Amino acid sequence: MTPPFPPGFVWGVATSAYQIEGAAGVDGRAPSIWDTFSHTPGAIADGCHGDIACDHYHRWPQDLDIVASLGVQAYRFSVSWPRVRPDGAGAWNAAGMDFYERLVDGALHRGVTPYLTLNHWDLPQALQDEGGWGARDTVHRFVEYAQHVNRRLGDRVRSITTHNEPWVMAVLGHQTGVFAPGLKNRALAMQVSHHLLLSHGLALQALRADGAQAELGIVLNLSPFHPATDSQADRDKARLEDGQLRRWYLDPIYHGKYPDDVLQALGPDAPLVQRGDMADIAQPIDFLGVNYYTRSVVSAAEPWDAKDAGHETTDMGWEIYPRGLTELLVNLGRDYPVKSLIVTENGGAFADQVVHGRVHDEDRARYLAQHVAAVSDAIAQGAPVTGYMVWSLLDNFEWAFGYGKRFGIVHVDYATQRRTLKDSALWFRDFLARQKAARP
Ligand code: IFM
Repeated sequence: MTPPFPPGFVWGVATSAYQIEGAAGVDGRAPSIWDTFSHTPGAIADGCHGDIACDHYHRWPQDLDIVASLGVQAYRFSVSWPRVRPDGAGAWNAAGMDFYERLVDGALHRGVTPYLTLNHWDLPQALQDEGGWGARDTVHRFVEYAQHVNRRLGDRVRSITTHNEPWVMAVLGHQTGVFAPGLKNRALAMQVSHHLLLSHGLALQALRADGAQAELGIVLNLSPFHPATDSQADRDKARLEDGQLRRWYLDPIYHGKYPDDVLQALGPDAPLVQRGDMADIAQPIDFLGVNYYTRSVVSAAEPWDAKDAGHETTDMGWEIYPRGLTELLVNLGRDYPVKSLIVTENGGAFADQVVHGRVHDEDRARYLAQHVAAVSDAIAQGAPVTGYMVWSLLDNFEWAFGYGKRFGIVHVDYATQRRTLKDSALWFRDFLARQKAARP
């Protein structure tokens, strides 16, 4: 039985624009890099795209009703940059911004606090055509975008996240090329990571200069790294991979420098850093968002596979390892001067079946219960965790995996757009009701 969480602890559900909104060409929205990529033959597992997705752009009132019915305090969503500034640099699209006004007011009206993310990967294609995140100019366009959104919505959202998972955008988008924009160049990927960090720091400065009321932060995908064996080679590799995923982003933010071991390993692929950049990046953040799904087991010999090793996995093949979340949060609190940690994403894809209008996803409910308990353990060990959000509210477009992988606690029938609360949603709702009842 998980003990009651501290008063003020925030529970939420999370989504992102491209994964649920659909309405790709509606009301002046222009293509993002994910529209282009998902329409590229062979890029997405089932050949699909986000043109319609969950049609959340039109069905948001019903979706917010569901959010409110769960009893969560927070709804984490992202703004689609090409919806509010279609070409990324020119005129603002009033209709696009009006959608987010309705969404934010709709959440507040239902007693749910909005948590806003500016960049959950859907860069306007027009900016990609000018070099995308590899071009320093994009940094300044992002700052303008952040300021515009803050001026319109910053008085009503609790927090503004600059970027969701910069490692994913940089490495999967520009080095391995499995995500948009589908490029394969390590030096470019590292330059992109630097520009993402720089735009984060400059946006924070601009928003604070504008008197931002919302809490400001960034969200990283993180996991603890465990060497597969005790060999020196495995331990060295695990240390380096921790550097590439975690320290590469957190050292600049908290200490104003890139980690030496990672720079050394990059050699000529290290990014070009201009004078003053590191100080610009190292701005105080009000919270660090942590997206956790699994741990990383590192072997110098061959890739470690959880299933082959006989460990329990989700439908993504990711090991179910709740203890890793405790370890991660406790270590973050120990290694960096973090004010507040929010688990901004946690959840699992499972092969759900709809049976007589119900989805008995005990596997997902168990996954969530175990990870919530892991958060409780982390708090007990002193980690400053202030919130937890389930990924995801709805089944949605799971990027290169298409619609085949379902992360939602609410099932979406894509043919009819019918929503069905899975048993995991009912578990979460009942868990939150018990938490509320246990509060003094
Ligand atoms: O669906 C994604 C989300 O967009 C970012 N974090 C990981 C999730 C699951 O893969």
